[in-house]
Amino acid sequence: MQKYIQEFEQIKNLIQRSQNIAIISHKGPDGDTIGSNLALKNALSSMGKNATSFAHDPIPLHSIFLKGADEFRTEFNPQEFDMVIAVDCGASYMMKYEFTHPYLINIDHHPSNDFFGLINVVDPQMAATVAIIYFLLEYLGGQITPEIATCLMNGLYSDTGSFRHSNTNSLTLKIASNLVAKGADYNRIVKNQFHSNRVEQLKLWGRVLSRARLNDKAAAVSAVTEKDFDELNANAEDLSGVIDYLNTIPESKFCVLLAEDGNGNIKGSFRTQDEKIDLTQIAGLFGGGGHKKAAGFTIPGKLEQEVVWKIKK
Ligand SMILES: [Mn+2]
Repeated sequence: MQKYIQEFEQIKNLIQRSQNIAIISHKGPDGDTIGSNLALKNALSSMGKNATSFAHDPIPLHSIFLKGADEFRTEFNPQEFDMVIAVDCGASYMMKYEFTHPYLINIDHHPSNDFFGLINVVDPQMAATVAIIYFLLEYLGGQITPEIATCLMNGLYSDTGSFRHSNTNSLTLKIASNLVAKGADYNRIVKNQFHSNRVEQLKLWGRVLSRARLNDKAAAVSAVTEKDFDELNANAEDLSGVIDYLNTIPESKFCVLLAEDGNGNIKGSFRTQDEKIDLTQIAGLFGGGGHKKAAGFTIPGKLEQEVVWKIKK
């Protein structure tokens, strides 16, 4: 992380001058934004700082075992804090809090990031934001305790799809190895993220998989409606993970999962295994963003099944 030495030094100085520090995760939080948030919170607390974690939306079940996950707050007042750190937020709107703060730090790995901070550490080469937090904590010189290592590993495990995605490279595995050496509870992460599906969730996955089809553009497409969620007593969080199965068809160029969100919107998620495809461009056509191999969008509308699934505005 030599290229961020200047930013790390600026962040270090700001932390030294601050007492009350807010850390913000993105809306619809995932294992990376929660792991990044709590790793920082625990590290800053051990440095004697008053660090508070914020997330606008509920913490996903797979990450509630992490140290400090029960202390997230939703009501955010920027004036209470000397500095604010946004983690894994691909754009300022992803924080879901509208505010201005003179000392806003932006730490992220989404290529779509709009550099909304006073200091920005944005590295799309990194598999997860926790990887950047790992280097930052090393730079700050604090101890990476087993609890902090577990938070960081949670983000790596989550954003690499259990070390299956193409962002699983030498550096990713090296960081993972270091985290296990520092006491990260890898087995507990696997159990929580992978072996903890509700029966309602599996039924929802059944509908997604049974509707999968390959269209004439070689895209694997499936969809779920508000009615599906209601009938199965399932929610949007239950969809997490099923898209990795849609993304296993060798002859497909990419896959897309469409889901109604119950508020008159359609959420689209894309994944691809094709090296030549950049999904940020495809998601961008719908006003969305993300990563080259995993991206998404949200637009108003509802789903209607004709012969194929189409978005109807
Ligand atoms: Mn991430």
